[in-house]
Amino acid sequence: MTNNRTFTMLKPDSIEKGNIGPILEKITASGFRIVAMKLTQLTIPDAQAFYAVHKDRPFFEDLVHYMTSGPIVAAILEKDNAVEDFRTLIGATNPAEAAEGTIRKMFAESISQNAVHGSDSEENASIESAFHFSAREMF
Ligand code: IDP
Ligand code: MG
Repeated sequence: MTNNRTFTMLKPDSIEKGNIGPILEKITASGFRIVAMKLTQLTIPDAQAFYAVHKDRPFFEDLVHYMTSGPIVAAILEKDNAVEDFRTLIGATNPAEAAEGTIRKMFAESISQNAVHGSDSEENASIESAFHFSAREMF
């Protein structure tokens, strides 16, 4: 993985509210190419492993419960400067603090149910992509 790819998940609230189409439209209209994508559901061990960095945070149990509560869409996205540009596109973790026009401002309802995930570094983009996709799915 080079600096032109990032990893995203459309979280369960986005699928529940029928926002897969509008969010993907916003992502592709912002210049990202979808390299790999799947509709799937995390198990509790999956979510615990994916978010292991947050295991000591007070919201960890709620986060795992929420992320396993329904289907998600996992995807790898490609664009120049993908990691940073995607974090800008999604906006702040708390939608109340997210800038106008960002995905979280438009589609998220709370700091916990915040519509989308975006990798925070190239290294994590690579690790998170490999968590969800095999090497031959990441062509
Ligand atoms: P990020 O998704 O913007 O990178 P992180 O700090 O990595 O934010 O947190 C991971 C996820 O954990 C968030 O997207 C959100 O779903 C949840 N989360 C983060 N902070 C809080 C909080 O203070 N209360 C409840 N849930 C939170
Ligand atoms: Mg994060």
